[in-house]
Amino acid sequence: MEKKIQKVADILKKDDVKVTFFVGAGISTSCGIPDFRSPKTGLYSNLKRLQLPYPEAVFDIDYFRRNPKAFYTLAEELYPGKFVPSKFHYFIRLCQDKKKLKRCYTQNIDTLERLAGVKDEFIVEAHGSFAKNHCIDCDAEMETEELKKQMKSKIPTCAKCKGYVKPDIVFFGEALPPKFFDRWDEDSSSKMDLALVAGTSLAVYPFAGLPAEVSKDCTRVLINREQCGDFKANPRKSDILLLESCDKVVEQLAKLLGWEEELDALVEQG
Ligand code: CNA
Repeated sequence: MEKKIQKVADILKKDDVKVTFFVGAGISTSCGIPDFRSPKTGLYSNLKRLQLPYPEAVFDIDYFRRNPKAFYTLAEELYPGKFVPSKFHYFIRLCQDKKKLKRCYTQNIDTLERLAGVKDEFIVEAHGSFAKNHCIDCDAEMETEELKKQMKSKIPTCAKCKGYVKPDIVFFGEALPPKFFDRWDEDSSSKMDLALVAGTSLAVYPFAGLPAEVSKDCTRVLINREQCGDFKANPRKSDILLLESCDKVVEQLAKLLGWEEELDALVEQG
């Protein structure tokens, strides 16, 4: 494992090399936020209490129209503000500080990349976030403070048309934000040196398709508990597989880069 992490460090150390992150729920499990698909601990194994017909229904727009309660029960538990970033999130921030960050594509809705200090220009929240909220019928915006207030006693409802309001996180059946496609067009057609995919089962498209689109001269790294997606279906000779905990890997990577103290300082400052 150490040899493989050294390879990643060697690439990152080179002048002008930048890293593009593609991350998912697994980078936030150590913060106390369950992912979707980990056996036993994942949300999908623990959704019985919401009495869903199938696990994905909790994030399905058609199901939400008929039964918004399941989503709001979960949203109450996962709402940003209750969690702090992991070592991995701070590693992304450190790459930014070191001028080594090209972009961070995230499927997460927990906004922990922002909380760790990664700037908006680098973040692509492919599945949206809790930052804004809109009515699912007339699209009127609701301020977050109002949404939070209503969440305490009822399903947030539009003042204009009485439709249900939901945070702008992308549900199954909804389009991804235009920023996702625009940035990917830009990034995939320019130089990409290192693609670091972490904490994702690569099961949700179109996001899951990105690693397959990375050019052949770019080194792909997978930091995950399991081998998945294009790393499994179409492995490349140059792929680096680090099937370990995300935090552990970046801890070692930071050490090899000589960034250990700075990373620890960021984590401590919180
Ligand atoms: P997933 O399908 O649950 O996959 C998570 C992956 O991470 C799995 O392969 C795990 O083995 C792996 N994993 C879990 N913990 C660790 C760890 N500590 N170190 C290394 N690997 C780990 O989640 P995806 O992100 O792939 O699925 C996409 C969905 C999940 C998106 O639509 C998200 O919005 C949604 N989601 C987000 C959050 C969040 O914002 N934190 C939480 C739960 C689900």
